[in-house]
Amino acid sequence: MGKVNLSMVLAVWVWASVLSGCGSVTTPRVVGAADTASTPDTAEDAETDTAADPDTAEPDDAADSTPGTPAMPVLGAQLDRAGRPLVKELLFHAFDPYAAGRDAARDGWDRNGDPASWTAYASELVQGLSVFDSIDTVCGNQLAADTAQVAPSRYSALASLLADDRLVVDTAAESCGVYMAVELNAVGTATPDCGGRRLDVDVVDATYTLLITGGLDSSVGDGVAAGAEAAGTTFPYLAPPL
Ligand SMILES: [Ca+2]
Ligand SMILES: [Ca+2]
Repeated sequence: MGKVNLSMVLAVWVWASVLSGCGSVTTPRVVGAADTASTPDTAEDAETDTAADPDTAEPDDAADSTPGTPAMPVLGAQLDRAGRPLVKELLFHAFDPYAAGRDAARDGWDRNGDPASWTAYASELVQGLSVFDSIDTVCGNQLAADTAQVAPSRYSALASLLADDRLVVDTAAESCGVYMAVELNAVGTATPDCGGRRLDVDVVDATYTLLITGGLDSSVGDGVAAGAEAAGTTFPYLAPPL
C-alpha cells in the first residue's frame, strides 16, 4: 500500500464508525419508534408518509427536532501519523529502486506509534539528506550539517531531529510564524518563535530550502505559492474555501 493520505484515513474512519456500532446503521430500524442517539429519524420519516398518516403525526416527531450526538467510534489500528510535512516523502526510502520495499517501509513508519523507537529511522534519513544537500552542488551547507566531516555522518544531527517526527511548539513564545523554529533553536540557529507549522506557511519551500541550502528564507521553492487567503483566527484555523 502506498502512501495513506488523509482522505483515505477519513474514509476508513467513517466506514469503521458505521460498522462498529457507534451511531450504527446496522441496527434494525423500527418505524415509528422513539428516536435515540443511535437511531436518528432521517430514513424513518421519509418512508411512510401519506395524507392519512403525515410525518408530523408520527409519535416520535417531538423528539426528532433534537436528535442526539452519536458517541465517538472506537479507533482501530493506526494507519498514518502527521508530523513534519514531507519528511517521509522526501527523505525516507525516497530513492529505493523497488516501490514495494519503499511502500512497506513507509507503511511501517506511518503505523509506528512508539516514539521511543523512531530513532531507528535516522540512518535511512541520512541517505535522503545527503542527496538533497547535493542539489545546489554545495555539500555541507544543509541545516545542521557538520562541516568538519565529509562522511554521511555529517547529516546525523538533522537526521536524528527529523526522525523524531512531530511538530514542536514553544507555548512561551510571543510570536508564531517560523516553521520548525523550536528545532532550529535546537541545532543552534537562534529563532525566537513558537515554531510548529502555521497553515499559511509555504512549508514545501521552507523544507526544500533547509535541506538544500540551509537557509531560512524559503528561497528554494516548488513553484507553487502558498494560498493567498490568510489562515483563520479560530479553530480549526482554515482559510475560507476558494
Ligand atoms: Ca547543499
Ligand atoms: Ca511552494
